[in-house]
Amino acid sequence: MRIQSAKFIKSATQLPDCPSAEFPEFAFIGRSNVGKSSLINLLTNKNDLARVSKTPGRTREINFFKINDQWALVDLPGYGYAKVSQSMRDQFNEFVSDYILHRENLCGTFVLVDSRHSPQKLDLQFVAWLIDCEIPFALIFTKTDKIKPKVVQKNINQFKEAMKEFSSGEPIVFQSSASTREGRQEILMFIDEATKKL
Ligand SMILES: Nc1nc2c(ncn2[C@@H]2O[C@H](COP(=O)(O)OP(=O)(O)OP(=O)(O)O)[C@@H](O)[C@H]2O)c(=O)[nH]1
Ligand SMILES: [Mg+2]
Repeated sequence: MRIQSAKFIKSATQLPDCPSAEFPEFAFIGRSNVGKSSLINLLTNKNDLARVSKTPGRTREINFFKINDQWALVDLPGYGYAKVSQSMRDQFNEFVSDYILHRENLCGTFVLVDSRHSPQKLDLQFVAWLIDCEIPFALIFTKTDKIKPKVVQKNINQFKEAMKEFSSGEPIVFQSSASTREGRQEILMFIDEATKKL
């Protein structure tokens, strides 16, 4: 798929503020600092569409981007950032779960996981919650440029193994790197296929 245009539409902090639900939407979620915004920039070939930050917890609202005037990418706030207050965390969680459960045009959810680490409880809990709610998703293991491919593979296998505790199916898995651009074509192809199925 060719990206002809990628535009910021708006930010929202509650479901009623989201833009009209006329386009199929694909959302990116994962821990703070996992690389959600960087991945959106990689997919759209723009360096500064989504704000990338060395400070975790930067994206505190849901940001919507319209692509090719046909579909939208959504940058969700990162979960698991300890430095925000509990009440603020509850607010994020409520908004994010509200969005995931009730957004009628949400067509695909990508859960980003840092490929450098062995399975983390928070990521597994989030994936278990999606499965419980019957929300289809794909996993994207990010920052693969930072470690050896063998370790990436080991961590992916361990994650899948850990998922067997609560799921019988095989997850859809991508690998990505904002540095080597790994995964860009595969993820765009997946989105393309998903929009064609509508
Ligand atoms: N080497 C490398 N660095 C990456 C990659 N993706 C993201 N980073 C770096 O990781 C940091 C966090 O990236 P972001 O894209 O801002 O992460 P985020 O998930 O949007 O973070 P929050 O919005 O805070 O939740 C930045 O310093 C990025 O440059 C990658 O694939 N490879
Ligand atoms: Mg971000």
